[in-house]
Amino acid sequence: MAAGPSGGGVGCGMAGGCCLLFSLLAVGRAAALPGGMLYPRETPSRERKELGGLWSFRADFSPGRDAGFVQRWYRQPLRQTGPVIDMPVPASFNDITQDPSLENYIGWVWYEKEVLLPLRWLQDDLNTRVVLRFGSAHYYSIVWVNGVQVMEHEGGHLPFEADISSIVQGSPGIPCRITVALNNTLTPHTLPPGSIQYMNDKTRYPKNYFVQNIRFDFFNYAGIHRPVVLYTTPSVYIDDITVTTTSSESVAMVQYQVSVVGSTLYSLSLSLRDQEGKVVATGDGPAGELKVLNPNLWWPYLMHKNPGYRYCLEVKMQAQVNGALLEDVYTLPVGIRTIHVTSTQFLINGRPFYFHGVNKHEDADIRGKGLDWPLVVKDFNLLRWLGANSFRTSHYPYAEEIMDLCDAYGIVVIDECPGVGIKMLESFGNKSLQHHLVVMEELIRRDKNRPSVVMWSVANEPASELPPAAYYFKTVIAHTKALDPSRPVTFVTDANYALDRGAPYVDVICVNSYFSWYHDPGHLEVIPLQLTTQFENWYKTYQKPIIQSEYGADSVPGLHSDPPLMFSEEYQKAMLREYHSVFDKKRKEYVIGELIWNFADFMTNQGTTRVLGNKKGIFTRQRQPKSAAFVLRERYWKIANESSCLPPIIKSHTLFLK
Ligand code: GCB
Repeated sequence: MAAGPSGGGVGCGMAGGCCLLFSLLAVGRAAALPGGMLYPRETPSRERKELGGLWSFRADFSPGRDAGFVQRWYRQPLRQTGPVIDMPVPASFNDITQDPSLENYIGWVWYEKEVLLPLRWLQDDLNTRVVLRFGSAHYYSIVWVNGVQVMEHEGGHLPFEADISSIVQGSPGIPCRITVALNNTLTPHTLPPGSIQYMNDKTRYPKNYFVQNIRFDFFNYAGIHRPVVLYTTPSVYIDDITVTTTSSESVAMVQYQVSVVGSTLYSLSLSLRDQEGKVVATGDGPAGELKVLNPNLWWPYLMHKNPGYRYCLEVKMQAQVNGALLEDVYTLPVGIRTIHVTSTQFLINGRPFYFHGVNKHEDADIRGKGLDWPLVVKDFNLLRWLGANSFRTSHYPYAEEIMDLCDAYGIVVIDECPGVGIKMLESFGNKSLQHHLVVMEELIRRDKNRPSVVMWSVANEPASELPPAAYYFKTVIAHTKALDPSRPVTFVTDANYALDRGAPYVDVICVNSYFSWYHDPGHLEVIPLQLTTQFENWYKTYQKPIIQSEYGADSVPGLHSDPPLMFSEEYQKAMLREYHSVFDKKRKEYVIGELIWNFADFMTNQGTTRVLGNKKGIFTRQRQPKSAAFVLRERYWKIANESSCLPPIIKSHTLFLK
């Protein structure tokens, strides 16, 4: 692991504003996380303490953004270093105050929380392991506990954790101080990439003026976005579990692998329970297969009257340590389902699956990208109201809590990594590639056991026509398949079918197009011809199934126009209908899905084409339906009801709730 900024790397020593390149560049890259990344669950052997709520916060406004490292703010309570404010966690910090300089802040910010740990965690001669875990923080994080650096992590959207037992166990009864330095600077080699541009024309910009350029269309919210927890395990513990499933009508096999850390002398026993709590299979040892007779398969929403069926796999580990018996228990929800891709179909449990769904964002007023339970549950209610059976995690991995609900409700997911806006030539070099491979490892480690995840997406709209894109995507996709041979892999393209250099390596073609919007704006009549040509060109070239992974039009809610003009609700509806008529022809052949852009309006950078953000939502940012939502709802329920495998019981709009 590279030295932290405190190791002397602050500032690049170049003249003027270049010193503002912050410490991030001196920090280097955090290594891939070793071991597993099981979600912290409470079990008979594990406790969990939530650290959400108010944290102390201070943005480093010093000219080099480096005062925090020079003055070692982590060595003392943050309030003693200067003025602090209250900051909610989880939340983005950008929209919390009235201060525009915080909204658009780039550089290091500091968070701090003091926590009192239960005495029982600290009093048993190190047989309890205490772990500090962040669901995600955007973007580069360095964490100290009581002034000692415990971890460093590059990248938002994915969890990271550290064993802090040795630091906290020496001081029972004294609150432990958790300090986090977080930097939201994006470089050509981060995911997503970005760049800092210094404006050196002194006649137009103040001294040291710079902007962060990004090539993606959502606001670059930053902060501690997901839950921070402390959890315990015994000192010998279950570190990772990997489960894959195969099945026929009457028998399913659940293959498992369990890794244990802390001792080589341990025993493992496993039992698989159904939803009534009945044990349906048992096993032992670190690897094996469980046989389930007459399995309840995991079915997508609207494909079965009981979608999202999950068994509960209980893994129990016992080890003798210094004469004491240690026991660790972890419970993992397991959905049994299979996936196959043919040249024209996507099969779940052997049945054709048509993606009728949405693209989303983690985005809302005030909290930005912070996890918010009311919003999460509202979104799932809206998805099911809409009759949507799927979404893509555009354009980064979503919170584990969201993914849990996808598993539970049967919402099918195309799980996308933060490879969005890869446009610069230098972002296709080896440094970027190596980081992309690490991010895929972290994503797969986190989500590999989720039945809802049916495909990995390694990028969105990269410059895949550039020559280095061929090697780049060949490598990223091969790596992803090597890590997880059980799922197809794709990336989402808007390149010309004849020029795209990554498409040869994907299993499913995912293509975005905005006919009558970015191309031929206002000309709805060109859609049938252009969309038909798009599909035929791609299919002729690759003979792979195709998903329309984005299409849409902005509409300002309440703006009406007949005949339909751009930005009115009528135009958005009319555009949908033109697309749908082509989908209906091509889904009889090889089109296997349609994902609207976007589920809800969302914030972007300011610009001449964005009116307080992107307005392509079929719901407003506050989750109220625009007219287009009703068009889509009618359509999705119709498609679901037509599906031959749909049992009669759910042929109704009213049965969408479990
Ligand atoms: C796209 C991008 C998405 C944008 C959308 C738009 O192709 O993938 O991130 O928000 O278009 O509305 O421009």
